[in-house]
Amino acid sequence: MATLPKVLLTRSLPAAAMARLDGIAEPIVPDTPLTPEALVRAVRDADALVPTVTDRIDRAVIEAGASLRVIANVGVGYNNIDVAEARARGLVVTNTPDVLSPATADLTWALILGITRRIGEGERLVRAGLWTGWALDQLLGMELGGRTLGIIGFGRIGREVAARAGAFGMSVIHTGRTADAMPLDRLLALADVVSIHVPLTDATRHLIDQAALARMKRSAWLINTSRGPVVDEAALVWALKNRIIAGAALDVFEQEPVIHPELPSLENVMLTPHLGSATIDTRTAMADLALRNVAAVLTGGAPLTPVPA
Ligand code: 8YV
Repeated sequence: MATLPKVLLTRSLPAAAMARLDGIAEPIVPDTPLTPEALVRAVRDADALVPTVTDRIDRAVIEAGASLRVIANVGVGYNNIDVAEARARGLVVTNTPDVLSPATADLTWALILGITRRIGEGERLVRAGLWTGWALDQLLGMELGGRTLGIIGFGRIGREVAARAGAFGMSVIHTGRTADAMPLDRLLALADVVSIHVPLTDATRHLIDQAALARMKRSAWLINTSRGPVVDEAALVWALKNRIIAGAALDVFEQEPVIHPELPSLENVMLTPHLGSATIDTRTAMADLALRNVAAVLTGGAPLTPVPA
């Protein structure tokens, strides 16, 4: 029997998704997460590579993977992959758009509600045994109804977030390329809640810096479920400490899993560990789409969701 092509997965994926490789390829899943050096060694025999956001697929990995035909990221963001290098070597790079947009939008709204209604502060108070009873003026938050949501990046996830705004009585403004889009500076000045949904690129790195934060209303809230480095974390700490903005809710960080040392001690910030797509349905759908991409390329077909050129 002819040997099947090898697919190196950096993590084990749900069995339902793995079935996509049955009869097509031999999956190789390391027992423990691979160090960058181990990844370079492990990719040598692979025909396909299935990484996640935590794996840096740089030139060294791509060069070592001389037999690679496809890199199928389990994730919509692909800033972890040197796409130019992969393309130059004729590799197909795919991601997992659409399937995770609803879950990420839901998490975004969980953070909007959580930070504006001070859920984290309240929970910390109760857990610490410091709650002495109901008070009329205790932990008062901001009402969303009648307020403005500013969405930076009006792609699939940004639109999905916007679609839920009506349920909370919020009006939406957004940046982007459509006729009704507005410049970032204007959006920052007008929005009561600013939510970031751009990919991480050279152009968006530190898009939200000290100057951008200073443009926001002092009563406004910043939400980030995109990529940590889009926000200058040190500048955000400055803005939170000096009440330049009301608060922030962050699901992503500049140096994951390391958090800026001052963030955890601030009350006006909510911190979650990169949970945007973390539902059973969505993670299964992401894995399934990634492995369908692998199967398509290894059987000579076109990838379903190649990353944009
Ligand atoms: C994933 C994400 O958890 O899809 C993305 O870009 O950030 C998250 O949905 C992560 O990327 C898994 O690789």
